Amino acid sequence: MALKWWKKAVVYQIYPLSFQDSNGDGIGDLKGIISRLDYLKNLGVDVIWLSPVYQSPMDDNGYDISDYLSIDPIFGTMDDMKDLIKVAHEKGLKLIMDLVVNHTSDEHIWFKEARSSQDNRYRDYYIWKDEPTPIGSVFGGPAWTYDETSKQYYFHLFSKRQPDLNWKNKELRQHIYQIVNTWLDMGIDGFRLDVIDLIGKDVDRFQLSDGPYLYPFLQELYDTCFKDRDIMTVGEMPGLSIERARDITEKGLLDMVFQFAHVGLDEMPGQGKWALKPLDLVEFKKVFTRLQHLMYQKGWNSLFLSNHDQPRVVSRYGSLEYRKESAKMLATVLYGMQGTPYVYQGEEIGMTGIRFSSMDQYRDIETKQIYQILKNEGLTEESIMASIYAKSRDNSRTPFQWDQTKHAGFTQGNPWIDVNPNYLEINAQHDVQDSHGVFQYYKDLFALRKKLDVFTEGDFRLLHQEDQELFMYERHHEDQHVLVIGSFANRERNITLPYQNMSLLISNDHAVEIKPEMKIPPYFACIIRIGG
Ligand code: TEU
Ligand code: CA
Repeated sequence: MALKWWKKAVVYQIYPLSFQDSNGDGIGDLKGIISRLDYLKNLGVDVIWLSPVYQSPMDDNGYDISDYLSIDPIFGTMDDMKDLIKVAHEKGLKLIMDLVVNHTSDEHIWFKEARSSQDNRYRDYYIWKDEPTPIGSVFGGPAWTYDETSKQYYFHLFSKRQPDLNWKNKELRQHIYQIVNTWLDMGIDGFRLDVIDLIGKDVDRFQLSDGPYLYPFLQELYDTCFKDRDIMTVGEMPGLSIERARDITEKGLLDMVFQFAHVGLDEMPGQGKWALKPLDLVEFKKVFTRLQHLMYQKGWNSLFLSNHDQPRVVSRYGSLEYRKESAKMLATVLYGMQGTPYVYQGEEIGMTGIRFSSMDQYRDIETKQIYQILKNEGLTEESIMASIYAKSRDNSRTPFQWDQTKHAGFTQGNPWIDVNPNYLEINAQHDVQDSHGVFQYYKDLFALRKKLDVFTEGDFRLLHQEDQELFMYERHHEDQHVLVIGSFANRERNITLPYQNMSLLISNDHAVEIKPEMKIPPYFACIIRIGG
């Protein structure tokens, strides 16, 4: 069977608020994105994943939608959106949209109607109770808020301005499917489905992620919207086990899943993202090994370490001292595996996280809420800020750093969130021209992936499993045999390669000679072909 196009594709996530402003209001927009499509083509991108640009009060930066079928004026018009789809396709780029249907904004007409009275026809589009139950919001605090008008509590797993939809309501589901098909008929190439693991929830039985109705609703969504189209779907499923992720992709209900088994490895188990713990690389390698083995010749993996919710990968897992080397190393070990690569804007030039000097500079609702919650719990300012510096979503939401001009070329106006001051040193203009830049390395790595089938079709064998610094694995497919090496060490160290006929495919330090006994520099990375 011919390989599905999205198995070979490189996906690039654009967070529109922070990508490129075109009209000087300090906010990224659709025209700005159109002006940068050649940059993405140059990198070797095949698909753009566009975070939400629908009408929204921006309580959660667009993940709170008040009208699924209109574009928020801050991003432009529906004509701009159609223009983006058209120009992207002309340039050979596909475009998938972010579908946020676990919840709406509280400004959506359905919720405005629903909260107006208990017998309103839209009441059952949402989840109401006379008394709250002990369920917490992902952003901290309770998941129930009392509505004074209609005298009941409504359910929201995220902010109180993001009421959860009641997917058990068939009319609601049909309404969602109409919206999905409207966008697909407009020519987009698929969706990233936001927290889609939650749509099967049974709140009364406290079954939230991977709930009892998940499969039936995914099947109905697939049959009604996706089945007869040559599109790509990726479901964000934070609460799903690897086994269930494989099952869903093997059944084809979704083409692939954002699985979170590796995301929480630098947090204290069960205590959430703000309770920090150093990454245990052995654990990290075990999780990826399980993902690779479980999905091999069955489901399909998404390969990501960065996105608009996660800290910048070079700050989280790499090194600021060895920024470029570690950025390339992380890309090598991640994108050398089987799966579809997902690059988050700025990852390809080694952008770093941010430490704002004042809480007033933070914009993310999750960050602002947790600051207050931890303060009320009596934590010291120092420990709270250590958690926020490490894990705030604003780390990945500072404006894209295009060049050394004011505000890094992102805007001629005042940016909605401050630009990272390191833009003078870290920016696309500088990095793209650097033959040893991160951009060029990403470009070479993606070209290599497309050249050799072993990266898409091959098996996976982890080496040196207990080594705390080395992520090394083999991939085999027919006559292709490659070895992927990444050092997480900030020091020089020795490695032994028990192979004879080795040829270098890519490396982040060409001064290092490839031989059976090697001394490798900090954050060294390479991919070697074995047997020619
Ligand atoms: O994120 C869901 C999710 O897993 C987040 O709760 C994430 O783990 C958390 O923000 C990390 O701190 C999706 C979107 O990607 C996120 O931006 C939205 O805020 C959220 O859903 C609600 O739509
Ligand atoms: Ca703008």
